[in-house]
Amino acid sequence: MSKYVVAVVGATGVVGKELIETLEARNFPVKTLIPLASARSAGSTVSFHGADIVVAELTETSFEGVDYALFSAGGSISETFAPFAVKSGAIVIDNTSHFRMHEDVPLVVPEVNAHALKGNKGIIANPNCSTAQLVLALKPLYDSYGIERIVISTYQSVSGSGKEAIEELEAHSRASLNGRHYEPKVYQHPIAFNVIPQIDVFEDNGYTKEEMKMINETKKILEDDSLKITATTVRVPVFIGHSESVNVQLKRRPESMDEVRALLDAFPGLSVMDNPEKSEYPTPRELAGKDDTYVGRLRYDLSEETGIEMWVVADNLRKGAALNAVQIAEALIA
Ligand code: L14
Repeated sequence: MSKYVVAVVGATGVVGKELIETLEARNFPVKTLIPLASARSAGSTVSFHGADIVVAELTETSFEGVDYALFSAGGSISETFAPFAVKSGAIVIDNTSHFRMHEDVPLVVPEVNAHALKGNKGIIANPNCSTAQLVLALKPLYDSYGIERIVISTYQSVSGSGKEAIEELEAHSRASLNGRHYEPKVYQHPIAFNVIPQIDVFEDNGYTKEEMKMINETKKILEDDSLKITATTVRVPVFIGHSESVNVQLKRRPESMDEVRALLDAFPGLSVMDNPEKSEYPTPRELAGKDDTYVGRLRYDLSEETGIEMWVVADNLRKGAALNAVQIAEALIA
């Protein structure tokens, strides 16, 4: 079996660490791991298959001999350094939003559109965390019934915004319980014991960038520009795991909801967890650390003949980020 030189850009970040753990856990054929980070984090070590590997500073020449470069250090780092990686002959799998909507960059969730990897020009984009779990749940519905319109509300954990946000939720929760004041640093509003209907910045149309990412990326991955989608994305005081309330207006009414459950459960990467009588449904806290995307609360939309409602939960650091990126690399070498 061939083995590969794999660079991880942003190796000391939350997603970077998860990338390295995922490469190890899935036994990705790594010959050499090259953890890269800013000068500030260079010199620290990461552990990989029992060895401590020193993190090197990311530079224009970091990618000589690299086969796969997994980027998760922010859009501007990808913008600046991905071209150097490609020039060195590496394939870039980028976890930031920077290249996702570029026409010649495939945006891939392997279970949904692995075929789009063909003809890539050296850069492949990993979708937004909320989009990845959404398209997994939508794809079998789209293929079996057709989709007319989708209305989504998200409940997104803080880990997507990095270490400082995880610390902010913890410190702020402690401060609140102890009656102390805490001044938010990462978020625009208090995150402890609160919900914040803003993720990323606002655009002129009143939507946030996160909402527009979900809308545009879903159309690109399902390859249907005519899909009608609207979204509200909300930050909640959860450490890991994004949840989504998804209303889907199908083109054809399913015979039964059991038929829908069977269809979703059979799809790779999806698990149905839906026993209302036992209060069984997915929750983010209980599913953090799992690879699958979980679907529950399946029911007909009482207001719409062809509509259904569902609740979709996934670990945003896994399927929403690191796992999907490593699955893309696996699909490329397969
Ligand atoms: O598009 O939780 O990858 O703030 C990265 C940050 C998604 C939102 C992306 C967050 C964003 C995420």
